Amino acid sequence: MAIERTYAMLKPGVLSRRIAGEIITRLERKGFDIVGLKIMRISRELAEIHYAEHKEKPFFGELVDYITSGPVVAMVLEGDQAIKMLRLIAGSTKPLEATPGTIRGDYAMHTNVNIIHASDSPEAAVREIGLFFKPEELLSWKDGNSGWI
Ligand code: FUP
Repeated sequence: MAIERTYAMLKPGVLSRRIAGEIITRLERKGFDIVGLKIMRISRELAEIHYAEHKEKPFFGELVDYITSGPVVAMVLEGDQAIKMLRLIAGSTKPLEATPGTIRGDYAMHTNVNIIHASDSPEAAVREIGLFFKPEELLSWKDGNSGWI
């Protein structure tokens, strides 16, 4: 087993649509352990750091406007190969390419409002967890189900 932590974020609009619970339920059912969870309003400064790799892209301004436009649900998920697993469950960036059954495939129509963020590498996971959570906000725990999931 390769237990990893990854950063997941339900983007603005998810709370407004009242589907946060459904999406979190899917993540729990899959087998991720939620080791950090909070709602927050992201500052422009934090958004620009988080999405720094896209600074030169034409959609950068809109991306920052969107991610700061309402509350997000920030999570740290733990599990065996959690980083790749969450990317799989989240689905492709473009909802038209996201397979039905994935979160983006089931809940999103447009790339610019594609519902969920998921760290794309071990380096990104460490960086993003550190950006959004203080160490004392993370809590490891055991549910006794490890042999079943
Ligand atoms: P992902 O890792 O799947 O979130 O995708 P990217 O890092 O490539 O993109 C980050 C965010 O930029 C996406 F979630 C949505 C937004 N985006 C656009 O709005 N337009 C694009 O053409 C590509 C990405």
